[in-house]
Order: sequence, then C-alpha cells, then structure tokens
Amino acid sequence: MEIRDVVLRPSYTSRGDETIEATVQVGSASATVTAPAGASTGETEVVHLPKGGFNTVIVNFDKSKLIGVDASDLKAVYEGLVKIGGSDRFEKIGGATAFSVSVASLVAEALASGRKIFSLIGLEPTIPYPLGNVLGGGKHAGPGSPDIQEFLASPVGAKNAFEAITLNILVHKEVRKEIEKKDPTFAGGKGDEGAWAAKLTDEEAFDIVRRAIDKVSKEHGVRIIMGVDMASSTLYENGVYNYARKGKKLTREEQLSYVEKIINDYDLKYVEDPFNEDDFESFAELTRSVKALIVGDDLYTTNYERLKKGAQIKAGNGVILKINQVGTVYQAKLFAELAHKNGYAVITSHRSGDVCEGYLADIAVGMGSALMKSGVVGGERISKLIRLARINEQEANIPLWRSTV
Ligand code: 2PG
Ligand code: MG
Repeated sequence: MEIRDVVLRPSYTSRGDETIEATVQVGSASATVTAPAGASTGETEVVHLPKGGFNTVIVNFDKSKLIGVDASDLKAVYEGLVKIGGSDRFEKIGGATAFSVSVASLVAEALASGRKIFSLIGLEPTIPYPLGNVLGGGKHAGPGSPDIQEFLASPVGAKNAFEAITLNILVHKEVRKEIEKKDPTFAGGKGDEGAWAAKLTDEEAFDIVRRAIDKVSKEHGVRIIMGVDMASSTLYENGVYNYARKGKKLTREEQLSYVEKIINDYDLKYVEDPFNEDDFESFAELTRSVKALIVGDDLYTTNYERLKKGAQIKAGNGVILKINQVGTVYQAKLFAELAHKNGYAVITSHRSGDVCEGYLADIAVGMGSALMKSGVVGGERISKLIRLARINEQEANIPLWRSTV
C-alpha cells in the first residue's frame, strides 16, 4: 500500500544519544519507530546523524520522494531514502533516519494489510535464541571493568523463547551473586546494555560468568552456551591489541593464540569481533581452527560488499545484522540473504543505546536469525525479548534455530 505521510521528530536513546523518531502513514494505518545508536561503531558503518544533529535532518527532510511509494516494496522505500539522503550512505540524513523511516514503513504496511511484519521481509523465518550480555567492559562500562566488551549467554537448549529469556535472567542474577562473593563492596553498577559493570580483570570475569552459566544450566537441565564480544577494533592501536586495563599488548599472532586459549579454557561457543575490523585473514584462520561461532560485527557492518569479500575466504561463520549500520531493511535483507547462501549464521542485534520498541524481534524472525542479541534486563531490552516470546507463542509453524555449535 502507498505511503501517505512521513513525519520526523527528535528523540533520544536509552543512553541519551540524539536520534530520530519517524511516523509513517500507510493506507489508514500508521506506525512510529525510533532508531537506536551504537558506541563501539565500525569504521564502515553509515553515519548515525549528520552534522547539525536531529534538528538539521528534520528541517531538510524532503518527504515528497516517499509519498506514493509502495511500502510493501522494500527496494522502493530504500530508493526513496537514497534520493533524500544523497547516496546509499545517507550522508544528508544519517543511518538513524533511514532506519526509522524504513522500519516504520514496514510496520505500517503490516498494520494496513493485516500481514505479519516478519513475513514482509520475504526470507525463510526462524525463531532465534536470545543472546544476552550479562557482564560488561570496554566501551560500555567504566574504568576498572574488563577490557573485553561483553560476556554473553544463550540458552540454546531451551524449549522455547520464553524459557530461554527466563534462563538468561537467572544467569544475570547469578552473575551478580558471584561478583558480590569476589567484591562485597560491589554497588550493583551496570553498563549501557544492563550488563553488570564491576572492577574485574578479564580472567575473573570469565570465571564468574562460567560458574553462573554452569549453575543455572545444571539446575534447569538446559544447555546454555557462553560467548564474548571482544569488540577488538576498540582495542587495536598501532598494529597491536592494547589490553589497557590488564597492561598488556598483543601482536596479531599473540591475539590469535589468546583467543584460541580462551575458547578452549572457558568453552566459548560464540566469539564476536576477535580481531580488528580489516583483518579478514585472521577471522578465517580462527574459523578453521575452532568449533564455535566466529562472528563479524565491525568486520562486516551489515555491508553486502564486505560480506562478499569475507565469504570468499570463509572469514567467520556468523554475521551481526544491525539495520542502522547500513540504513534500511532492504539492504539488511540482501546482506542476510547472502549470509544464508554462504552458510553463515545471522545474529540480529540491538545497539548499546536503544529504545523501548520491540520490533527487533520481528526483524530477527524475518531475517531467519539464529540468535537475537538484545541484552537481558532494562526496559529497552525486555521489550524486544518479550516480543520475541509472543511471536514464538503465536507462530507454532516457525522453527526455533537448531544450534550448530
Ligand atoms: C556491539 C554492540 C551491541 P554498540 O558491539 O555488538 O552490543 O554495541 O551498539 O555499541 O556497537
Ligand atoms: Mg559487537
């Protein structure tokens, strides 16, 4: 159905970053969607907002290029946004605007036509397992916290999404107890995504999360895998990985051995961004040497051309999909399609600064995702998780992802 109106408003993410809220009217229905924002962003992501911030975008946005466009045609919405944004990098409006208009068009079309949001994407849907950040460091937490950005859990043995969400919440609670055993003065601080932010070394953090996962897994008889997002581009300086909090610098070869070691020592099944964002070769080498999901986030930035390049040498076996890294649902769909064709697991992800809308779940299902990375607690995280559980309840025919690791 035709887009009849687009209205942009200024808004903020959970971290207080400026962002854009878009209301799109399609037929007689309308939907409002707000864009999230990242902190550990990849070099090849589109800009979040151009110079001048949300006010400049709102004043200059030429909505006439979208009026009359068929909202069910993802490509047509993308093309309209390219005209307004200056190019497929959306430099005049930012990824935030492209995201909010594109997702709001999809949601409004679903409402207007009575179809499901996930079905409008046009790929084979799956119910992903939630992948939750339980302990944080790096750019998402303060000084004294681990160098590694995220310690993650995913209950891939759960019988449904709701059980998996519950188990991740239990792991999160258990991690707090473990931190308190180590540091009785722990004040309960959390980082940007609701993960605990404590004064710990990486190794202490690994031990704590491993113990918490093992306890919950054993008590409930459900397999829960452990993972990390190393966000290595944020550690990489002048050709070495600088673990500043630990006071150690690792060369590329040392980083490779270190990552292999932590995968073995802690039985990690998910490792995101273990190397700098341009080091496709090291991703490929690690993927050959271990049995775990090796996932490119800053490496790929949801960018089709980068994945085409990486897939040739099998750099990683999983990709992070974040629509706002690239702009629109259409571009992200092409990226997901290419990932599936090359045997990559798709992990649809939130951003560290996010919003209380739950549409990430619809997108994760529609993109055929293995996992949905969306934190564990906090309103902006729970909204997505509960929406995932509801889709799982309502869509008995859509299978849950079957773990390959
Ligand atoms: C990441 C994300 C989300 P940010 O690195 O994967 O966890 O963080 O949104 O800051 O890029
Ligand atoms: Mg990441």
